[in-house]
Amino acid sequence: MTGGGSRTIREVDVVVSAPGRNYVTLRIETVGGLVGWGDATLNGRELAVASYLRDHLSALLLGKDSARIGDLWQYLYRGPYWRRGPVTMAAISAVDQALWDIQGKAAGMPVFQLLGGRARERLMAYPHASGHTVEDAVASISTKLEQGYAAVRVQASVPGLASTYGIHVGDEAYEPAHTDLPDEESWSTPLYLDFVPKLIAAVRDQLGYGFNLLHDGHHRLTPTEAAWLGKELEPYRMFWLEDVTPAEDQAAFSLIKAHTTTPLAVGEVFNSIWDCQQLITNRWIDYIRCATTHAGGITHMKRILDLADLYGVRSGCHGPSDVSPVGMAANIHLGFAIPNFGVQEFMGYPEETAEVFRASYRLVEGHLEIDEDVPGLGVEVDVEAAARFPYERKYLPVNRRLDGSMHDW
Ligand code: KDG
Ligand code: MG
Repeated sequence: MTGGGSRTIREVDVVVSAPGRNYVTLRIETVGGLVGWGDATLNGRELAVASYLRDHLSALLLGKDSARIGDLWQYLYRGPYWRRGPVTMAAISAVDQALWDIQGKAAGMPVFQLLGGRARERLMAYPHASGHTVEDAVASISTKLEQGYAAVRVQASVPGLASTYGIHVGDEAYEPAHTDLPDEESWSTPLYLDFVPKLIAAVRDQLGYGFNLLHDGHHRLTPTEAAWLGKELEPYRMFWLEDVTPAEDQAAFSLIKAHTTTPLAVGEVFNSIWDCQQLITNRWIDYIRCATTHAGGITHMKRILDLADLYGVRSGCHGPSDVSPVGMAANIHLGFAIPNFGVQEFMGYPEETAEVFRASYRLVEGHLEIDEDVPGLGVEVDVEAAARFPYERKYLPVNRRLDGSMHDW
């Protein structure tokens, strides 16, 4: 399926840089000079995806017709025989995003127009609020509400544990991968389960019910523990409870769902529709969290979100700082076009990130807005600026129980 015309792919480059944190960005250029960008960032395993793109995919892409997005997706997915997995799918995702970017630029239209057009005026975004104490966490939510957010995720330090997932360090915003070897965090299920209902009760008690409240369990409970927590939180009308059990066990959610009406969200570590098929078709979840950067790009995410819509499951795309502004833009374009948008996570970025990524989407009073007249995904990448921020090895933490044994992080 070679090209021949101006849409033929003539150059494929991978930009690895660390403007505030590590990003892997794919650049595809056509014979006619159109440039598309894709996000291939896989936090803590960045160079594996960079190599997959450079050493295995670029030769397959050169000379191909960039307009045949669906066929190229199938070629890269079915072609290697070894399907799925986070490295392969992050690489395919980046190619797919870059091709949609080019498609939009060739048409002179933003990608959301190609996906069916605008379905809403703006996207509700949610940021991270956190605190070392319940009081700090409540104050942190208040600040976000003052900024206009209608939805906020809350995490707070669990008393008795040396460290807790999702809490900012000093004045620095929370950043999951921050050490050149994995940090060791500590975990106790009894301490966590004792604390979280108190945290959520205090938040509702002090700030009321006039905003959407989210909490991330980060894959640490058993199905029974998760069901118990969901029931405990029912009076506080959460928007969602996220990642309560390790995500690979889809059937675990049948037990949790049978016991609680607290809405459940999962999927940020998924990389294909097969990871969510049972969850969606059995209505075991309420929100699907896959990110365009990790679950096969716009082409595959559209299929996941369309399947989800059939079963009343809404989107809640993963949007941490480790999804680059290019991947964030891809999430946002989908969010504007699909009927079943739920919420878009928007954790924010280190300051330096904006020196490399010039994004045209805007965060206005806690909601994401997008222009009609910027073609493609609307993010340009300054390669010279990227060179000023060389890659630095960074790992996510690991988690140990109080007896020293490994737990899920
Ligand atoms: O790379 C890991 C982070 O993206 C993850 O820990 C963030 O759980 C997360 C979230 O909900 O944003
Ligand atoms: Mg999460």
